[in-house]
Amino acid sequence: MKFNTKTIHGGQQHDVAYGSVMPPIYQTTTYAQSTPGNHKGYEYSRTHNPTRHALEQSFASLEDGNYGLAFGSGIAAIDAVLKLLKPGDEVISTNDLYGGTYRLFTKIYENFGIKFHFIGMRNIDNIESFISAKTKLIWVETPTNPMMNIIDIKAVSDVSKKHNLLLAVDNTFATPYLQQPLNLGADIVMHSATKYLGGHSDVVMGGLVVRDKSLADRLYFIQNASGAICGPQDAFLVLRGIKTLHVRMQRHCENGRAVAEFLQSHSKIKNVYWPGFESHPNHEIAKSQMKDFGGMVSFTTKESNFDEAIKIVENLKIFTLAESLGGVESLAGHPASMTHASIPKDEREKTGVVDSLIRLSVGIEDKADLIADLKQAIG
Ligand code: P1T
Repeated sequence: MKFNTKTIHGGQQHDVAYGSVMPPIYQTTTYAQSTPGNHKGYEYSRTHNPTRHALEQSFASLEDGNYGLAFGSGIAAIDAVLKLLKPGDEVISTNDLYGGTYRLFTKIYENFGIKFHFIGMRNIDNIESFISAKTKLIWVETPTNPMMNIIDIKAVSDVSKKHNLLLAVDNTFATPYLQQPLNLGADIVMHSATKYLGGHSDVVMGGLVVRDKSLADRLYFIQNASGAICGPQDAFLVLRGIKTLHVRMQRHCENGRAVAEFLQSHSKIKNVYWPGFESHPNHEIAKSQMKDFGGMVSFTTKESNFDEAIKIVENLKIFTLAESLGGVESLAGHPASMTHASIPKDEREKTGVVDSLIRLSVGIEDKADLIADLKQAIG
């Protein structure tokens, strides 16, 4: 089945009771048993729920995996991956990543004796120098949030396989429409389904997809034992969102390109971070591992100061100043004071998250309106 068909049908079956085309929302905590242990496959909704199951099958299908898991948020999905580890284990992570992921790693899991190395992964040799007998997991975000760095998933997976490590890729920015990390050698794909998969800024949700049965069993155990599952109503909404993922992504990519090119040509703009430019340091890798370049664009102004950036985001009228990304509507954010405020200033500035950086989630409105809005806001 091709990807554009999978978004609609992947892993889905018509409801057995009445043939409903969309999966029913099984708003139930528990399921009748005729004798103890004799049930129809469902016992208790933390463990399994048919609506969540339909979504998990869809996640697995989209990522070309065998097993999908849905969680109450993207962070809950990351949390489940980290619970595979033990005190003393070490993780090598990209140094430019969502602030909440960094916060989970450093403020929660460091307290449990797990050590994190945050490193630049554009140069693959850099990774090997941090690997020791204690290393268990490599955590990659690509494109990174918010600097739009591209990490070569296949090259990192060669390293992780050589050293028998797990490789997890946060595929939130790209979505499986643009890139499928399992096909490039990753062991775990993670999503904040809050973003493009849900697509309508109305659900907070996370997902994981794997191929290996024993890894899936360990993650299902954690999902049930720790309990950070999503509800059936939210599972339904994300399933509905996924049905238009491919169509929305085409427009996000088209509009993202138009916005990036407009900003690049503007006399007041200093740097535009978007992997579609030939001048992007990893453009060739982006071209080979992604189908297109996505709808996320970050930029700085020549004024290069906090006040100028704040003035621009406040002036915007169609772009809404808000956290999050990946919905049909365009959003603008100021990472230093919003999504990445939990990263110490000196740490974030090392990776380029300076006070003048603005991040855009380019939506699927008419691109002429988006460009006109940016034009009036930048002045
Ligand atoms: O918000 P939540 O669904 O828990 O997902 C966390 C998360 C994980 N990974 C990436 C790459 C993300 O961007 C996020 C959430 N990001 C934002 C809310 C944001 O505005 O960047």
